[in-house]
Amino acid sequence: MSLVDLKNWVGEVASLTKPDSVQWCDGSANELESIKYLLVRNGTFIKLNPELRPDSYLARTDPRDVARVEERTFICSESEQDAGPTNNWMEPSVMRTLMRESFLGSMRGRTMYVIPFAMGPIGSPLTQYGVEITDSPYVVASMHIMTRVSADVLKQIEKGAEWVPAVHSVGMPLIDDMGNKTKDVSWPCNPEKVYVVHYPETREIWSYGSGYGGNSLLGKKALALRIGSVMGRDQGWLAEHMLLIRVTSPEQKQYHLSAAFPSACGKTNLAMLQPSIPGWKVETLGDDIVWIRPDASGRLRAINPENGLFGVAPGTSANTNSAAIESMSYGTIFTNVALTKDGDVWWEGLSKVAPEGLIDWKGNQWEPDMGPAAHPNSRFCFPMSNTTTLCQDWEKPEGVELDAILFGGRRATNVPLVAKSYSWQHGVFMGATISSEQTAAAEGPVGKLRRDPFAMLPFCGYNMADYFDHWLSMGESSTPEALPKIFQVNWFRKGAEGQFLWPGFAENSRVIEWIINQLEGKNKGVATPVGIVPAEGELNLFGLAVSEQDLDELFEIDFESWSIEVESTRAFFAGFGKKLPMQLELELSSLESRLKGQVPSRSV
Ligand code: TSX
Ligand code: MN
Repeated sequence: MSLVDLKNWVGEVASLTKPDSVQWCDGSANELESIKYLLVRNGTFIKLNPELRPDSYLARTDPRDVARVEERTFICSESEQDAGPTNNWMEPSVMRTLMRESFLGSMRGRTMYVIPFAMGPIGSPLTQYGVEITDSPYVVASMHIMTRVSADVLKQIEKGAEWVPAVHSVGMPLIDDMGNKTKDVSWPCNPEKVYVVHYPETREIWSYGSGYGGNSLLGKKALALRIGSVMGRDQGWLAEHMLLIRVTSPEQKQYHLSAAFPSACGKTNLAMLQPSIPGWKVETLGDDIVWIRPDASGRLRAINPENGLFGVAPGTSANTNSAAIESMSYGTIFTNVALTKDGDVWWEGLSKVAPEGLIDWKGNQWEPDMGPAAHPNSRFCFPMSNTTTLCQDWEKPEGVELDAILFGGRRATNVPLVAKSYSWQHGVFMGATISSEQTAAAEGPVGKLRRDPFAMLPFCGYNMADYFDHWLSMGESSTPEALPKIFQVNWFRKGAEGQFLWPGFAENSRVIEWIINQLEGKNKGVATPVGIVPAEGELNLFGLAVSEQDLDELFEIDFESWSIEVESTRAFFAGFGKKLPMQLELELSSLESRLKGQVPSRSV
C-alpha cells in the first residue's frame, strides 16, 4: 500500500470514528513533551518526583483494564482451520461488520493520532513498518518508547515499503449519538466490549475498548508476533516470543543466544543477567520479541524489532535484576504500581518491607493487610537506550548470528536444569512441549501444568501445527553446522522438601558457560533420554554451595514420572489432530523408546 493508500485509509478511519481532529505524529521530542503535558493535565499521568525519578510518570488504569484479554483476541483468517485450535476465530466478514459497528463514532470528541512506526531499525531488510491510529495519548507516549515513531517511516512507505495498518480506540466517545457531551475520565476504556482483532491475510489489526499496553500498543504483540508470525511463515522467517543476548566469554569470543519462556519465568531478568562467574559478560539486545531470518550463508540472523522494554514490575529488585532497576531510574512510564509519599514508585518485591504511606495502584491509601499495593501485572516502560547492559550492536541492520536457542519453563519436577537437543528436530520438539506450572490464582489452579508451545500460545497468528511445521522447515533450509543449537533449561526444579534446587539468577551464567562449551565441543555431556546433560564435573560449581544430592536431583530422569509426561504430551499433541507434523510424533516415540532403554541418567 502506497502513501496515497495511507492517506485514504486515514480518511476512511476518520469518517468512521468521527474524531474532533486528526494529528499526524512525527516521533519528535517536542511531540512527546506535549503529549506528556496533556496526559498530566488529563489526569492520566502523575508526574513523579523529578529529584528521585526524573522525567518519569505513573499511570493508573481503570481497574477493569489491567491485562491482555485472550478470550477477546481473534485471528480472523478466511478459514477457521488456518487460525487453528489454539486461537479464537470469527469469519472476517462477520468480524468486519462487528468492528464497523464498534468503531462507528467511537472517537467523537477526541483527537485521532496517526502514528507511523517501525519495528526494527528504519531501513533494515528485517524491519517491518506500521501505522497505528489511536484516540489514546497514553498509546502515543508509549509507542514513542516501544517502537521507532518517525516521519522517516512515511518516506519508506513513499519508496514502496509495505506497512501494516492498525486501528485502536479506547471505545469511549466524549459525545453521544444525541450530541450530548460527557466528561472524560483519567483512563477511558470500554471493558465489556473489548476486541483485539487480526486479519492475517490482509495484515490488518483492529483493537477496541482497552488502553492497556498489550491490547493497545499494536506494534508489539499484535504486529511483531501475531501478524509477524504469519509474514514469517509466508516469507521464510520466524517471529518469536524471545529475549536476545550477547554472551562474551573470558577468551573475548562473542555468542548470541535467544530464549523463549512462558510468563513468570524471568525472561527480562535473563535478558539483563549479570554473570556471577569471572570473565563472562552478558549484554542485552532484547527482552521480549526476536525476528529470525536465514542469511545467504544459511546462518540464522536475529533482530529485536522493539525499541523499549515493557516489563512486569513486581519481583523486580536490585537483587533479582539490578540492571533493570538502574535502567528505570529516569525516563520511565510506570503503569499500576504504587506511589510513595515522596512521589516515587514501589511494588511488591522492590524492597522487603513496604514504605509507609503508600497509595496503591487504584489510588487509595494502602495498608499492608489490603492485598498488593501494585497490581501483579503492573509495568515499567523505558527505551532500550536506557538499558545499562545494552549491547552496542543491538541496532545492526543485518542482525546478529544466532548460536543457541533456549526453551524453558517453570517445572518443579522432571525437566533437568539444562539439556541439549539431539537435533534441530528434537529441539523443535522441546519448543513444542514447553510447559509451565501456573503461579497465580488468576491463571487457574496454582501448580497446574499449562502448555505454552514456544511460549507462543497467545501470540501465534496462524495454526500452531503449521507453525511447528514452519520451525521444522527452517531446519531443512540450512546445514546442521550453520544452525543454532537448541537447549532446554529449567531454573525452577524443586527437591523433596519443596526447596528450589538451583539458585538461579546470576548463577544461571554457569549454565550458559556449559552451553557455550557444548557449542565449542569443549565438554562431552552425558546422553539421557531427554537430551545431553552436563557430565559430572562439567558444570562450573566453583564457589557455589549446591550439595551433591541437590545436583543429582536437578538432573534426575525418573522413568515413572517421565512416562506420565509422555502421555500428557501425547494428549496435548492429539489436540492438533491430523495437522500435527509427523516428525513431532516421531520425536515423542523416540523419547519413549529412549526412556524404555533407560541409560543411567547421570553416569560417571
Ligand atoms: O527470573 C528468575 N530467574 C532467571 C534469572 C536470570 N526468577 C524469578 C522468576 C519470576 C519472574 C527465578 N526464580 C529464578 C531465575 O533463575 N530462579 C528462581 C527460583 C528461586 C527463587 C529464590 C531463590 C532461589 C531460586 N532464593 C535463594 O536461593 C535464596
Ligand atoms: Mn512477552
